[in-house]
Amino acid sequence: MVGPTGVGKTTTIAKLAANMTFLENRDIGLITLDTYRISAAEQLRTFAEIIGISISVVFNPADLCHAIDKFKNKDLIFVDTAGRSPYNRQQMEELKEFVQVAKPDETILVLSITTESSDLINMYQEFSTVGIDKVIFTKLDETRHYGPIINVIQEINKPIAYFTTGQNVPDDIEVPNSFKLAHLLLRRDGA
Ligand SMILES: Nc1nc2c(ncn2[C@@H]2O[C@H](COP(=O)(O)OP(=O)(O)O)[C@@H](O)[C@H]2O)c(=O)[nH]1
Ligand SMILES: [Mg+2]
Repeated sequence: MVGPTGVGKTTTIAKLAANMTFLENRDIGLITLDTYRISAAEQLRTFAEIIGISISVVFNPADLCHAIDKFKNKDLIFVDTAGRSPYNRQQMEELKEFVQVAKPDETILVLSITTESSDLINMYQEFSTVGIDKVIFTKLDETRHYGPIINVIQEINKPIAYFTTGQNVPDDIEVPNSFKLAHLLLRRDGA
């Protein structure tokens, strides 16, 4: 999971890891590269302890290789990254290096829908230098304007993996569905 700061990358990984562990009985490994902010790695470590799954905190690309190797028998490995400003070239280069080493099956861009459409599209364009397969839109509960979802998808033409709809782990996450999306866009009740 990659994306700008504070959009909900770590919370979304915690939701997915908990649901896949408890509902699908899958063996999950977590890796965090977020050693940038004080206590950021602790946030994911706490979720990992609650769920009862393994976590590795990684400081450089070489360590990332070892961490992935250590988890090679897991069903799925989530890699959490530090929030990056899309316009900070050095941060984006660092991220690219990690992604190249990890060779992930999927690189998912996490975006908050409370951001303006043109900023979302610019963010996608900057992050696309690391290679983006899918997007997740977070914080659908914090707005009543869902048009940006359509604006962005029409422009970037990538699948939406999930929507997140609140802070509660693990409940506030949904698999997108075109009927529900149409309902969100057309709702007339003002709620
Ligand atoms: N309202 C709302 N808050 C969210 C959602 N997802 C995450 N958050 C909150 O956003 C804040 C930042 O989340 P975090 O996962 O640390 O973001 P990160 O910096 O991208 O890893 C926290 O307060 C989360 O509880 C969501 O879907 N809705
Ligand atoms: Mg985080």
